[in-house]
Amino acid sequence: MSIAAPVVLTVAGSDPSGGAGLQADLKTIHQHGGYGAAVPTLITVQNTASVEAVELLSADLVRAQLSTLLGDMKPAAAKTGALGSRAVANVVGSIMAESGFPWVVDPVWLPSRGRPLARGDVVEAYKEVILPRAALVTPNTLEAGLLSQMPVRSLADAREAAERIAALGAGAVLVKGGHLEGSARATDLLLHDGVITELAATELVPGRFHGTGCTLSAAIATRLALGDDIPSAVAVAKRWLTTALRESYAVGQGALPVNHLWPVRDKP
Ligand code: PXL
Repeated sequence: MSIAAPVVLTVAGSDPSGGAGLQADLKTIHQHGGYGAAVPTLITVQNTASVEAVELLSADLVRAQLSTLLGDMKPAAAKTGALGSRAVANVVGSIMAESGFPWVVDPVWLPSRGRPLARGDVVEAYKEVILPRAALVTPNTLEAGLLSQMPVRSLADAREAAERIAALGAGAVLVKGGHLEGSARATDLLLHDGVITELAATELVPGRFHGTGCTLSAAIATRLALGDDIPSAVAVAKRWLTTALRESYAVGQGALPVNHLWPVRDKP
């Protein structure tokens, strides 16, 4: 007997601590009911306390992994995390152009913790070849600022930035609010079908966490693979992430990794 689960592909960096990157994505995809497939783009040397080094894989190696995998499997959805270089972004963008499934794009240029995971020229490649093909892009406020060419400090700024990013061609935009001025409860902004919705977290969980952005985009991609539309995929993923943060526990000496194994509930 076989159990059918939709294939969800992640194209991202490796985080040996298991809080972020590919390792977080695979756990999250599994937890939400998908079959995870994973293409690494870069290797980090890190634990929960610090990122010591980052080494990028070549664009040829990423292309070979993707084309061999996609020659075999048909994902129902995918997400990209850290791509690292313009060359890798170009390869992924051209493969995305030929794929028929939705992609969630988490820029991962300036993670809330750790060091930058992209070279400076990667932003232009995202504007040219990634965003026009993305179903959803999920920048944090710094990344939203780079894409929209304006500082994003308040919810009003985030609204303006989301409109500018949608104009670059992304199907939908989720600006992760984090610590925006005027936002008491980790409010994110979703721009979908021309409508902006403010999504406040059900609670503000205090602490220093690791892997929140990766985990959120992997959960959204899996919900899309299961047939959710973008607003409900985002809502379920955000609600689950908040409880997974509340239930995180110390597996190392540094930041707390998200508890990826926390059960998912469809309804509030
Ligand atoms: O959370 C952002 C992130 C994504 N991907 C990898 C990372 C990190 C943060 O450290 O290491 C591989």
